[in-house]
Amino acid sequence: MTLFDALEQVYNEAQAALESAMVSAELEAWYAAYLGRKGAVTLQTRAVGQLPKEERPVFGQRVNEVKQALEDAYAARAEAIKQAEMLHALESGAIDITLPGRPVTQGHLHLTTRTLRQIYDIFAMMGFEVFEAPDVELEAYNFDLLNIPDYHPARDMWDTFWVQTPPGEPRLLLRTHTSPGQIRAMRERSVNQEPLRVVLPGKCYRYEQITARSEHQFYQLEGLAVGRGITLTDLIGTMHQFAELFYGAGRKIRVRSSYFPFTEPSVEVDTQCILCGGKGCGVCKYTGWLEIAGAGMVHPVVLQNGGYDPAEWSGFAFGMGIERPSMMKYDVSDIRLYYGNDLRFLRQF
Ligand code: FA5
Repeated sequence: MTLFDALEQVYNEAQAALESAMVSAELEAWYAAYLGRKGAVTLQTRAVGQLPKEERPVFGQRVNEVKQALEDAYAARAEAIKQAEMLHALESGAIDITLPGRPVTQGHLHLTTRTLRQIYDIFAMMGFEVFEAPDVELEAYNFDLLNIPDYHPARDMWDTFWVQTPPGEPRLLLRTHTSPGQIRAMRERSVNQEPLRVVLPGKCYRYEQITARSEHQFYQLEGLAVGRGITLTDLIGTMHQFAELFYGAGRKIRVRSSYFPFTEPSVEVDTQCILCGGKGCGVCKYTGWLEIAGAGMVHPVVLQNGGYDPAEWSGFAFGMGIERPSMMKYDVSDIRLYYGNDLRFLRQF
């Protein structure tokens, strides 16, 4: 067989083989077998040296024609296979739009956060702005500047978690109540001798026994109004207004006298227990009432520590829990549920 015949034979073979290549892998194997470095057509070009000189150009031209024709056929086949494979992938991965969808689980705000936001809204309506103060507080702000010096027996009202500080450094603690924020807010505003009306929300910490009504961590919201001519009736009116807006019309609160070193006079605000309808239960200690806030007129010493002259300025302050009023509104009988992270509880709100 002449080289020319051999070339034509390889050409025919290659065309037939290309027709039967169905997938990319077969196509690549075909390319290597015919047009690759050691492919049958490539080897034909190297055989040109065996021909007499005069036949070489004709042979060379034919080899080039065959190579070009096969390259074109290869490209066309590759495109066809690519399209077929894409179509197959689309068909096999097709989404069945008739299947029912997977439900999207959606979280929601914690009951404490919801209660806090409702309470912010109520006090915002009454003209109070939110003021933030730190959780880790200086002893001076938590106690001394609130008229509770080191030796004062009233310090026993707040069992304290102390933060270790080097000897000689000011002592730090986890705030036991939000009242230290009173000093911070007053010192900021008294610079320009402006009146102020703020609420200070925050976590408080007490080294206390945990029960159905008491946690060792809980939220409080401090309220503070300082101005000229503010009286106790403003405080009582504010508490009534709060109760009406938070619980709805008709919910009773009562104000009874109490003692706090930083207010004079001091009161405590109770709300009727909804868990027992006022009849008495474990949560309200069988009184029918649950204490929700301590309050009073800001003590002159505290006003002075805040930068206001008590001869000219007066003010009221209150510190209310968040979980306890929330328990009364949403009929929750145990404060520990607020910190238990039990989804069966949380999902109800
Ligand atoms: C105080 O903390 C005062 N700082 C309140 C105050 C502020 C008085 C401004 C005068 C002027 P008391 O310890 O009573 O007071 O706490 C206030 C409220 O925080 C309570 O009425 C209650 O609602 C909530 N509370 C107190 N201790 C706990 C606790 N262990 N768990 C849950 N809530 C608590």
